Amino acid sequence: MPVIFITGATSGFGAATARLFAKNGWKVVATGRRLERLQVLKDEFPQGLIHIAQVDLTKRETIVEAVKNLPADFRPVTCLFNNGGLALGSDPIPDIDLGDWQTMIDTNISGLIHTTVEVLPLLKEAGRGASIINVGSVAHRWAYPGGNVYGATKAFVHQFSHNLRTDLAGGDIRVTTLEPGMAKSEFTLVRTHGDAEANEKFYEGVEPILPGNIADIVWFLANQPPHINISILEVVPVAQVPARAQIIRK
Ligand code: NDP
Ligand code: 8X3
Repeated sequence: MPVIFITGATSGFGAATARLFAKNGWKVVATGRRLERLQVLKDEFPQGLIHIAQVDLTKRETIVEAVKNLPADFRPVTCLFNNGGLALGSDPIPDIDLGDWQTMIDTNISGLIHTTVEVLPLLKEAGRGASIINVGSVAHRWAYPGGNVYGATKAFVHQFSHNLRTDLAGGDIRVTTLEPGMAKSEFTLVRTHGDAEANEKFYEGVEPILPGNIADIVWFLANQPPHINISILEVVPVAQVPARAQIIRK
């Protein structure tokens, strides 16, 4: 049975992907900090289909432990979905919180690096057909006020994905950077530090991407024929367009 290893499986894209893959008979390694949510997910499916592990992407040792403690029937790993991540704050410089910046760097960059390094041997064991899907964002390319460090962490994900693919050349592992635009999950609630009103307002009058839409795309990516590598996939709601550069008049 194929296995998908998911970071950030407690909410949004990760939770929807875990459910879709489990429904379709894949084994799922579901990770995240909120253990109670992982337990709920696990209990929805027949025993043995979902393995859960409490992982904090900012704490490398929790990633190492999770991989070390994987039961034999959850290895090798066929697909690594490097999805866990967050934005914190959207104020432009200088009204920023350095702690928030550090957390985004520790999670979106260091967490993704450490997970990749730890899971890579298990992907190599799976061999032909294995893949890594890294979640980037349109924010890596489309600048907006307050995008500052968040957008830059996703620029890292974009380039790291290409560099990784180059290093893995000649082997079997595919690497994709999946770059969504505006999606409705818990993302904006987290970004606004729990401001429910700001969260609702952000999505007002727009039909955003939903987590299930991303899960469908991850399914499509993970199930391509083994000689196909989709390197970059940008997905946005119809309502979201890259606007022309702003002219700031004095
Ligand atoms: P959610 O907030 O709904 O989900 C984020 C997930 O990341 C949660 O499961 C959360 O788990 C996990 N996570 C956050 N910090 C950590 C941490 N320190 N350790 C482990 N897990 C962590 O948002 P989305 O589903 O929208 O976000 C998923 C990814 O998609 C992120 O990388 C985000 O940057 C990216 N993205 C989102 C877009 C959007 O508009 N929503 C658009 C483009 C990209 P827990 O809190 O339990 O640890
Ligand atoms: C999140 C997408 O456009 O809100 O990565 O920054 S956006």
